[in-house]
Amino acid sequence: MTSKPCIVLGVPVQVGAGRLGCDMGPSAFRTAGLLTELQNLGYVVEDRGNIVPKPLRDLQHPNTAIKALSEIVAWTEAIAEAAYQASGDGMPIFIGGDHSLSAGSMTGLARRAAEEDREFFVLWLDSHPDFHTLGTTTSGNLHGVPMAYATGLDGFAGYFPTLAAPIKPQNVCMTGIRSVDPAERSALQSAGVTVHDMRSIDENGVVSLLDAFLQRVAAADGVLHVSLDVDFLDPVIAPGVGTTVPGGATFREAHLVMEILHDSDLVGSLDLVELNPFLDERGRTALLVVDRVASLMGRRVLDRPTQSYRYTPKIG
Ligand code: B3U
Ligand code: MN
Ligand code: MN
Repeated sequence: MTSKPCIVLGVPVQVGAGRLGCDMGPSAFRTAGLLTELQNLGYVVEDRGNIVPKPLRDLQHPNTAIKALSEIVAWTEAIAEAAYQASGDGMPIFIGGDHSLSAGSMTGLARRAAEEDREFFVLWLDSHPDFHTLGTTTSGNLHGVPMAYATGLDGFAGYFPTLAAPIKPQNVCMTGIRSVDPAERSALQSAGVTVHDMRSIDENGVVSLLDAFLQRVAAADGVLHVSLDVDFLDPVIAPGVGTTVPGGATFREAHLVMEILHDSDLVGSLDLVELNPFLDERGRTALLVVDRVASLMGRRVLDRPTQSYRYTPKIG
């Protein structure tokens, strides 16, 4: 996949989620053996420890439902800076932490891609689109806004950092979606984000959906960020998450997605978010995610070439 070092960045943010516990996520991923798995696959791994948020500023928004705005903005500033730096040094792997961390990771990475004149794509594996603006969120939990912010939707100016390089909504592919609020549904449609819900996965199979997207990334010679929310997975296999939504991706679907992503050779960075070790059962969710990361990074069942999933940029 990459000869670059893996740069692991812990992000113990939890105030973006509706309940406590995600701050223990980075420790749980480390305890579940993420670093040794990567080393065993032959990667040089650099653990940069946990990111620390910038100093708080007092921010008030007219939407009084919003929780912890100042804290999340302070986290976003620090994460975006760390993401920008790390992407110049290797393959950043963000271990969360709730999904609000992607407001920082995606925007820092998109800034780097823009400077390198590369098209930036995101594969969003989640049961939720996290496509609320500060004006539309009713839960007020800011793990519900990162994709709207990173794609430049209105209403973040004056609160969140100014975007160096907004992500094109048409470069975002969401898969596994099965919990969408009405405001998000219309915003996704007008923005032009590709959204594959579970019905679409059942009807088409995850391979053809992913294949179509990866062809586009390759054709643009793009760089791909993968954002994996633990609730993408079915809660029966991944109970360690605050917002379980039934009917999620199976073990086999998740395994297949990760192996295809590896074979594509397109992935430049990764978020692992929403793990809540307080809700987990003997670490099984953390271990399952680490296992899937190993598949993404090249662990194979059999050492067979899977040529059909090699994506080569089109010439001319
Ligand atoms: N869309 C809902 C629910 C939600 C979003 N992300 C998670 N849950 N994990 C909200 O609160 O914005
Ligand atoms: Mn999410
Ligand atoms: Mn989710």
